[in-house]
Amino acid sequence: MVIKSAKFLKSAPSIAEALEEGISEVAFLGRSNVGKSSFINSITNIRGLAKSSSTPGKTKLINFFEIVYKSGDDDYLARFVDLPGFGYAKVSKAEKKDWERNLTTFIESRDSIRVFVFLRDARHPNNPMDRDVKNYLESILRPDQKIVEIYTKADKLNQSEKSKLLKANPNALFVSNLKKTKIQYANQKIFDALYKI
Ligand SMILES: Nc1nc2c(ncn2[C@@H]2O[C@H](COP(=O)(O)OP(=O)(O)O)[C@@H](O)[C@H]2O)c(=O)[nH]1
Ligand SMILES: [Mg+2]
Repeated sequence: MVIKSAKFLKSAPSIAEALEEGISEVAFLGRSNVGKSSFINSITNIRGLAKSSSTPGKTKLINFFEIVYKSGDDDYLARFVDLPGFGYAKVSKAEKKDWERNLTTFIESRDSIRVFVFLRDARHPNNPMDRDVKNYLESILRPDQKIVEIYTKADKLNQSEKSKLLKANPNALFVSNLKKTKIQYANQKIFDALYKI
């Protein structure tokens, strides 16, 4: 499998402005700064496709991308949906609450979402907010949906930290956007989750 093409479609500032449903979607979520945009750029192999920003919590838009996978002789059309980072947003509490309600409404009502790619920082595997998000996802998961959990920034761990983490989470995927390790492996896992129900 390869991603044959990927292009930006739209930034929706609110759910009302989201694209029409109908095409299978992979939704990416995780805390701000976890490496979500970088990961989308890594797997599509297009630098700058998803805007990577050094200001945590700045993106409050739902970004849609059109993806064409090629596997064997067949092409598969899909969409990536880059969701705004949970938590962290540098906005007022009221605004934050409003956004999170918006986001959960979107996540729960969007039939097209078939895969949740949940990204977390390999350096902080026990982050309480991530645990909450994972519990939340598991609680709303439909039978036609899957979660693919990916730990980013694996390059920041030393060998003993890595083996400890792997022992605790044998199925976890550890990637590095910086060193491009396990990127194609993770890409394939997402594709499998999307099409091999
Ligand atoms: N060392 C390292 N840094 C990364 C990795 N992935 C992303 N970053 C850095 O982390 C910061 C946030 O990345 P970004 O993709 O914008 O995160 P997002 O907010 O989740 O979309 C940027 O400075 C990236 O260069 C990684 O795998 N390893
Ligand atoms: Mg981002």
